[in-house]
Amino acid sequence: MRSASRRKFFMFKKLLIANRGEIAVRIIRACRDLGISPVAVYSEADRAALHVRLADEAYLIGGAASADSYLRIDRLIDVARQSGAEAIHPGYGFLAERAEFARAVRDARLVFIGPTPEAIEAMGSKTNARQAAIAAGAPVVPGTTTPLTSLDEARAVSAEIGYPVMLKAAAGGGGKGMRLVATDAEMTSAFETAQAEALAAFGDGAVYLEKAIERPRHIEIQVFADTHGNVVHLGERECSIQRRHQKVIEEAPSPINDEGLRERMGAASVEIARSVGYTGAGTIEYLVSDLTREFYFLEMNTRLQVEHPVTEMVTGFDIVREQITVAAGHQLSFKQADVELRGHAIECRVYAEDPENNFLPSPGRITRIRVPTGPNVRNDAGVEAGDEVSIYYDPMISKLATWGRTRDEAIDRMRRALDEYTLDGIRTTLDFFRQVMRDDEFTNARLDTGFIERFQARRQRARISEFVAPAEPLTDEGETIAVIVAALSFHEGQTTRTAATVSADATPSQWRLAARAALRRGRSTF
Ligand code: MV4
Repeated sequence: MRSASRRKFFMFKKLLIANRGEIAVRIIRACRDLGISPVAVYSEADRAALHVRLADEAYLIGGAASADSYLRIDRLIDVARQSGAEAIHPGYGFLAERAEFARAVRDARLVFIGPTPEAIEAMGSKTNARQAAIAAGAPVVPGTTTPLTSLDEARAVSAEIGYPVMLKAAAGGGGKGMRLVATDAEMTSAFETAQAEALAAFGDGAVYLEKAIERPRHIEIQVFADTHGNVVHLGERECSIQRRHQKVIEEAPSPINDEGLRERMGAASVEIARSVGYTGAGTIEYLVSDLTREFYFLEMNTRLQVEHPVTEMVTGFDIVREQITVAAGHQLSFKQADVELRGHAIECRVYAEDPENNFLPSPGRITRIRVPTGPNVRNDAGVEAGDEVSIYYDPMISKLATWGRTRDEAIDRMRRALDEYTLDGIRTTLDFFRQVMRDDEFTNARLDTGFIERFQARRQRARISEFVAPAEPLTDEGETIAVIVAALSFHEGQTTRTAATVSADATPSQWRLAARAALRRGRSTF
C-alpha cells in the first residue's frame, strides 16, 4: 500500500546506456534523479572512462573500434539481459537512429528510449521524410519527393526549379552525400558521382534534388511526443555556426526568430511529428533564408541531440528525464501552454582539436583541468583530469553552456566561463571560442553557415597585420599581394622573423606552408 502510493506510476529500475562520453554521463545523471540504476557498457579503450566510473555496473563489450563495441547490437542486448536492465537509451550517434537497433530492443522485450523503429524508418529516407512533411502541410525546399530515376529527369527538374540545385543522397543526412550543381552542363558528371558516392557511403545509390538555398541559416525545432497523443514543441535552436557539417556553437532561441516565425515553425513541426506517429524527443531541421525569413523543412533527427542543453536552459525542462518517463508510459509532464522561453542560452562544443592547424584532432591525456562554474554556467563533460581523449571516438571534451536574461548577458557569461576554463595536456578549441565571443559579427548575430570561414579569414588577416611592415598594409580580402611577415607565430617558441610571400586570401594551411618554406630557406630576416 505504502509503496503503491509512493510509486504511482511504473518506472524502470535499471537502464542500460548504449553510449559513452558526455552523453552517457548526462543519461546517468537523469537515471539518478529518477532513482534508476544506470548500467554502462564500454570498449577496451574506455576501461577507465568517466561513464564507467559513474555507473552502478559496467560491462566490457569489445574492442576499441566502434564496430567492435558500441555498434554491436547483439552484445548490447546480451548485457541488458544479463544485468536485468528493462530499457536501453542509445544517446546520440552510434546506434541512435538505426531502426534495426530499436527493433532488436523491442523484439527482446526491452524498452527503447526513443521513437518506434517505424518512425525512425519513416524519417530515415529523406525522400519519404519530404513526403511526410508535405502531407503535414510544412513548407519544403522545391525539388523531388522520390529518388531520381534518370539523368534526363534530373536535368528536367533542375531546369524547372532553376539552378543552382543540390543533389542529395536519399539515405543520407547531416550533409553527407550532398553536391551543389550550378549549371546544366555540370549535371551529367555530378549526377553520376552523387549516385556512386551515395552507394559507397550508404549502400543505397538513390539521390534526389532540391533547389539550393543560398546563405541559409540552420534552425531546428525540438519536438516531444508521448504515447497518449500529446505532441509539443520546445521552440528552436540556432545552429548556423558549423564547420564541415559539424555544429560548433548553438543557441536558443534564434536571434532572428520572432514569436510569429516560432509559432509557424513549431506548428509545422508538431504536425510532422504527429503524422509519423512520433514518440519521445525529436528534432526537425529547417533552412531559413536570411533575406526572406522563409523556412523550409530539411530533415528530422529521431534522437536526442548534442545541443539539447540550450533548450533545457531556456525552457527549464529536463529533456533526458522526460525521454525516460515518456518511454515508461507516462504523459509528458507539461503541455504546450506551459512552454515558455525565458532568456537566452549559448553552447560551445569544446574539442580536442587544434584550430591553428585546420582543426586537426589533438588526442591525448588531460593533465590538468579547471572547469568553469558559477551562476548559469553548465559544463557537460565526459572526462576529468587524468583522463584520455581517445583517437577512436569523437574528440569532444565538453559542452560549455551559459544562460543570460539576454543574448548579450549570455555572451558576457560565456566569455567569463571560457576565461576561467583551463585545460592542459592537449590542444583545445577554447581559445578559438574566446575570440569568437569577442567577434563583432558574432555579437551582432550575423550568423549563417559561412560564419566560421569568414571568421577564420578575419582572424588570419588580423594576425598577418601584426607582423606586416607598416609600409605594406594589407589590402582587402581576396586581393593577391606580397607581404613580408614573420613566420614565428606558426612555430611556438620560434623567434626568427622570416619573409614569406602569400596571397591575402590564402587558406590557413597554405599560409602555414609558405611560412614554413620561408623558414627552411632562412630568407631575409628583419
Ligand atoms: C541545403 C543547403 C542549401 N540548399 N539544402 C547541410 C547539412 C544538411 N542537413 C543539409 N545541408 C544543407 N542543405 C538546400 N536545398 C545548404 C546546406 C548546408 C548547410 C546547412 C546547414 C548548416 C550548414 C550548412 C553548410 C553547408 C551546406
